[in-house]
Amino acid sequence: MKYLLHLICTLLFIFPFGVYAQNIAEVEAAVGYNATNIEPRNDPAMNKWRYNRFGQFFHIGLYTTFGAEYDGQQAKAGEWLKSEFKLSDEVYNKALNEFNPFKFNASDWAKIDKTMGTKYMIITAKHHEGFCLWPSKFTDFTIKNTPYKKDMLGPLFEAYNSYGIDVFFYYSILDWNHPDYRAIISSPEDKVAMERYIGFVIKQLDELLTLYPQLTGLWFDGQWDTAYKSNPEWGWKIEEFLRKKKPNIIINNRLRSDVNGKLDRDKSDKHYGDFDASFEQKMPDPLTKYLNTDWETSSTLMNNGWSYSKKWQGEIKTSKSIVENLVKATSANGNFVLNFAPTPEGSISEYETKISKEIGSWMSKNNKAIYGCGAINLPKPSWGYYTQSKEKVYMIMFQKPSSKLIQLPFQSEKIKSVKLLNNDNIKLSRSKSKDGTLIIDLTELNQDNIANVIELQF
Ligand code: FHN
Repeated sequence: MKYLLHLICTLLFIFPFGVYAQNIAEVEAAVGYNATNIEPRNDPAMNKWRYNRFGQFFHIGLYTTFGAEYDGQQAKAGEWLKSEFKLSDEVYNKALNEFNPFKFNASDWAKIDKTMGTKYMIITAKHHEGFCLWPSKFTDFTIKNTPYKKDMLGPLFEAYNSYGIDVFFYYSILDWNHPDYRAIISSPEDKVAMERYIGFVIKQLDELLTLYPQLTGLWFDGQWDTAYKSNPEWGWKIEEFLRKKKPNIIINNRLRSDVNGKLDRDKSDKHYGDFDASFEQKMPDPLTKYLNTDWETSSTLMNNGWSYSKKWQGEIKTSKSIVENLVKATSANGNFVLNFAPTPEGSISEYETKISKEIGSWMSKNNKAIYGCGAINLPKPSWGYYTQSKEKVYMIMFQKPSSKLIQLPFQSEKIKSVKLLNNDNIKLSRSKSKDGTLIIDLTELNQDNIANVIELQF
């Protein structure tokens, strides 16, 4: 009965407006709050997101000032410090008087990304703590009320867009500061408070899209608390607002839930929003599981959290391992995003700067195997990965095969040229096997400290 009532209400709610659900597929989606992108988007904005393949994440907020430590204890994740140590607003919000990224220079950050080869950048405009990196007029919990005072978001557009790098904002639904936010609904008053909070969220998103019209998209997070995910109409309403306000906006799948509170993907395993951003520190398993949908994996450089930490813990990733993850994602039609954690002064750490140069050096010679590339219908080779663009296949070799000759599953007469991307002077001789397939002689190949890329032109 509840479902039937919901169906009738949905049809009554949607048809009069007729704005968001233009056809029966969308009505069905609305009924169950299911995914609305029945097919991957094929518009210029989304095609550019696919072309980009490589993104940068920045986590910076009041949490940065603590350096992932409090009262001599190390936090598991710096940006979760308030929650982990159960700090009161009174104690935590003293950080407002500490926040002063006086070395922040948007052009410096953009140059690092231009060097590294990223094509889009995501910054935590508002993380779970609720602190805003822009002077929002809907709350006092903003950068305006810190020693730094200035908006950090606006300067990023001129700097990044000048290099052709798109800007996304990370926005957390979860908000530990806002008085109306509820993790659970225990009373009618809680529901009323959360309805007010959703109104606040829509006002802030309207403010962000109005202040920063060059924004490419929104990277939502923190949609997992029971109160929010059990009321899927809220995420539906926010997404409906955004798509009316900015029709070509790109939104990840972490804004919504369905009638059963299911996150990320609906009951038909279709992701909400325009791409699946649920792969944090991991990739689809098996890797080829989501070849036909848009997905993105994001990764930290170290294990303890996404924000600045005085002491890094666990494995610290190398430029080789990061490039391999970028290539691996590209080989399965996914994007790869690398997180940096700016310092309390607003600068990029020495290790992150070093990594960006090493990755950038490899990308400057081999980015043709990444940008605009995707999967090929072949099993993964032992020496690395294949990627392909229109009429080219790239062999990305992280391990040089032991044999000097390598036989490939392509008919030799179809291959117009064989070229080593990082060294025009090395000519790779080729021959044909009995079954007509291509053989390449790797004798001349010196193993690159990250990976050699051989381009096959069809
Ligand atoms: O809780 C957040 C976490 O702090 C970080 O922002 C990551 C990266 O997006 N997302 C959530 C964890 O899934």
